[in-house]
Amino acid sequence: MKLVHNDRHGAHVPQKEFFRGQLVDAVDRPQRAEQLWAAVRDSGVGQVVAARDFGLAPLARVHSGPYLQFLQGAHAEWLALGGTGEAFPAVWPVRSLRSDVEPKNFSGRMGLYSMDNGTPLTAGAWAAAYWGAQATLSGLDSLAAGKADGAYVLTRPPGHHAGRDFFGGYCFVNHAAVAAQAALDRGAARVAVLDVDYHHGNGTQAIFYDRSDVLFVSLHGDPLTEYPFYLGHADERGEGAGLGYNLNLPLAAGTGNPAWLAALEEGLACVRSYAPDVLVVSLGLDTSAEDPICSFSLGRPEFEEVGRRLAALALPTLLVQEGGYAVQAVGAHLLSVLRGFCGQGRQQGAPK
Ligand code: OKP
Ligand code: ZN
Repeated sequence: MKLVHNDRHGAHVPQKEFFRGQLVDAVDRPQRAEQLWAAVRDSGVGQVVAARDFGLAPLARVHSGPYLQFLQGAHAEWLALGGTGEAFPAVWPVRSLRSDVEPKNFSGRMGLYSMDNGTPLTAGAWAAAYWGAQATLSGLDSLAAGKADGAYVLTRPPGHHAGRDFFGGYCFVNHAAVAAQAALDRGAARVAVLDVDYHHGNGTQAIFYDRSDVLFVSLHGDPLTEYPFYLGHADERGEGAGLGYNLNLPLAAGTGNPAWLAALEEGLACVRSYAPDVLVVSLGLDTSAEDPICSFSLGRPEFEEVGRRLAALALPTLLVQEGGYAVQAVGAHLLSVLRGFCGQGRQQGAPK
């Protein structure tokens, strides 16, 4: 398989995020990505491919123009206003307020273009997210069309919470959505996005909700108790032409591995029957037992099994990094997935 690295991820260095009313150390630190890359780069599991620049146009296929415009200039505006360090939103246009008029005020626009205050907008957020998308497009480009093949893209920050016109959940540009749309634009008729991150991929779901050319399947912590709280329920099946092309498999916090693997099987069956030309996987590793902010318990046998089952679909498959915050463990978990995918798993037999 091919391996692609976003070597500009380090431009984004969030310091703090809000948790229970306090500013605590940010969770999406550069060290995550350094550990992930160190684990796979020289592991022999794949060949490194350099990222190329495909420009803004592929991002503009899934994000609004005004949002992309805002993101590019936001931190400079913040500094010009006398802000220091990273910027956080403070006010949002929730129910009964208007989101169709863009305020001139910076704080007004921060709220219009965001979903939470847990996502610091740093000086390098745009560069890191832009190059994450370029790395993802490069990975897509490296895939052999129409046959079993794989590419892994190390993006950071993650992307699946970012919507058409908002950031949040540590995400600014939705790399998986950019890739899915680019695959269609390059000739695919149908693309499936399978999201195995602990958190529901609300941005990806919403971007493709009324379309049948992108199937979105997600297994995740139940939004009744888990972030992002306001999307990801089982009754969200798509709308209009997209009805039937969205499948959510919410699992209670603390769900054990057998039930998680059973949900994965259900999601894979849905992908199989859709028969996509390309599969994009939002590969969160925050489902691991070691993750500091999540509550599933996956370990090496399960991560290898994820890789094996994805490979068994025998599709052109783009694995896009999402979450995974156990800095000391994520590298090994990623390697387990990729080894499973390549048939190099060390664990004998399927996990119970
Ligand atoms: C991103 B990805 C706000 C805390 C919010 C957000 C978690 C985002 C996870 N005070 N935490 O899906 O791994
Ligand atoms: Zn996550």
